[in-house]
Amino acid sequence: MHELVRAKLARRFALLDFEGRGHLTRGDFDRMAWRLVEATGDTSLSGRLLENYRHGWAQLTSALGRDIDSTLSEEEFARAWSDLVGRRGFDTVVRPIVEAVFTVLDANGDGRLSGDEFAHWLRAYGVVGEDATLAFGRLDRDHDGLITRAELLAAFLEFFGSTLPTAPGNWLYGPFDVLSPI
Ligand SMILES: [Ca+2]
Ligand SMILES: [Ca+2]
Repeated sequence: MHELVRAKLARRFALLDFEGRGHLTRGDFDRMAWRLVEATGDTSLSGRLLENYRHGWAQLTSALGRDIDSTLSEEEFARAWSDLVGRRGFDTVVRPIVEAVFTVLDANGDGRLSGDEFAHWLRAYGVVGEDATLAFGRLDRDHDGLITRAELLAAFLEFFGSTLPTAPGNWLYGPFDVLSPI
């Protein structure tokens, strides 16, 4: 696996491993869903989000032939993810995640994410203030002040797949140390 992709998966792992225990459980995925519910302030989304995150966890554990009650180390998490993508294809795995995330974040349903709407995503991951502004600026590729579905999909595809340090999508979960500052 390319070093940059590995570093991004490590970042993803660390964001999910809230308590810094060095492994993930199904509870960590449930908690991520709840953090998004809290960030958006819309509890009507909780069922749908929990279902999405539980499905994600089940896919990852089953990629390693495990059941949902197992734990995943950082190395196992990266391996499960690349197995899943390798078997089902990047677009097949990532597009439904993007659709679900977009629908949850698009509070006014106009098909675009404003800075405020997207801030809920970043806040759920603890990214706020200037970091959130910087991340939004990268992901809004055409700089029209809104993130479209296509821009969000591009961000996910690049975060999980691009080997370019300057890829805007690397900022999907905010800035972190291996990213190019430019
Ligand atoms: Ca919107
Ligand atoms: Ca845009």
